[in-house]
Amino acid sequence: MEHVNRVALIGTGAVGSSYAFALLNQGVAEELVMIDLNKEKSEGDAMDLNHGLAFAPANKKIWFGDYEDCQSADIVVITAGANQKPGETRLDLLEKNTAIFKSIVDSVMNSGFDGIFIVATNPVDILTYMTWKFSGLPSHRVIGSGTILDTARLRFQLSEYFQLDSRNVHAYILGEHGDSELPVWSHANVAGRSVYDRIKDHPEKYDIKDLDQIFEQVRDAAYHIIERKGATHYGIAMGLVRLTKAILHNENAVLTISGYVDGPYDVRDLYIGVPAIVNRKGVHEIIELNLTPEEKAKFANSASVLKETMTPVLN
Ligand code: 6V0
Repeated sequence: MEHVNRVALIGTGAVGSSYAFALLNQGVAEELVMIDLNKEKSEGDAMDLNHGLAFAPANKKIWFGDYEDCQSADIVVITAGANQKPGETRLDLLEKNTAIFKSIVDSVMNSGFDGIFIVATNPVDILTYMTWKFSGLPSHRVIGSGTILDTARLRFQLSEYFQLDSRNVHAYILGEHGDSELPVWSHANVAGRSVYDRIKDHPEKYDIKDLDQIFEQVRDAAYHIIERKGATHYGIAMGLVRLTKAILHNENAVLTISGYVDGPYDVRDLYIGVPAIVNRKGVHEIIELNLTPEEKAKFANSASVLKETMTPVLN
């Protein structure tokens, strides 16, 4: 019998329902089961999405379900939990969401699930670590969204600055998905030129000092959006679909995800945003970039911010 790809989505709030909508529109996975504490909401979402099937690129079975439906899921995506309130940092959310995750991950594992977890709930790096610990699955099958969104935001900002399609901008944000993240300018390139060379090519238009401001816009984007509309959800939802597709289609795609790092970047026993090769098995390889001394110091700082934040919760 042909394999049918099933995604189980836990948490159908702003991020979860946007993910479901993007998954449907892009024709990814044949089955989508939606689970939430708020059963009415996920039931309503499933009904609403089913009414779009006549306009979708491919058929899909969508329903509102329960943890037992995770048993044969290929991927469980977790977007459940409390979200960031205005002025609150992602790390403030940790204790609240760790307790929620313990119960969710236990329920998923009790179903007999043996697939890949994708985690988006914040603070995402630490909650991905918790998911790995609570699930007992091998680390390559537990993946956080990490800096996938931050990297997309950087590519957008650079595309505006250089007036280029963001798909032709190659640049990474690494580290914590949060305030201590860093841009890797030493490996950023646009239109086949390093960002530094592109700036030098056109001193009348560009200035290297502008890069600081571009990064600040990326780093603080969530705060700016939350001030205006209370939550960010479309960008991350599309990032999660990108990751889902990379797994289900066995793409060997290079994405900046939160992966388990134990050695590379001089980091031990931590989930943190790094470029990784993603395929049907999950994280196939963590890619260690050759960072400049300044970038290395920033990465080390970001890793220690995460370590310090998670230590009290682990003990
Ligand atoms: P939301 O709209 O409040 O949705 C959260 C959903 O989780 C609600 O529907 C709740 O009912 C549900 N929920 C809460 N507890 C449980 C539980 N125990 N079991 C099942 N369902 C539960 O939040 P929103 O969708 O805006 O955000 C979700 C998470 O995504 C937050 O932690 C955000 O901070 C995080 N984001 C992560 C991003 C990233 O780049 N990784 C980006 C944006 C938001």
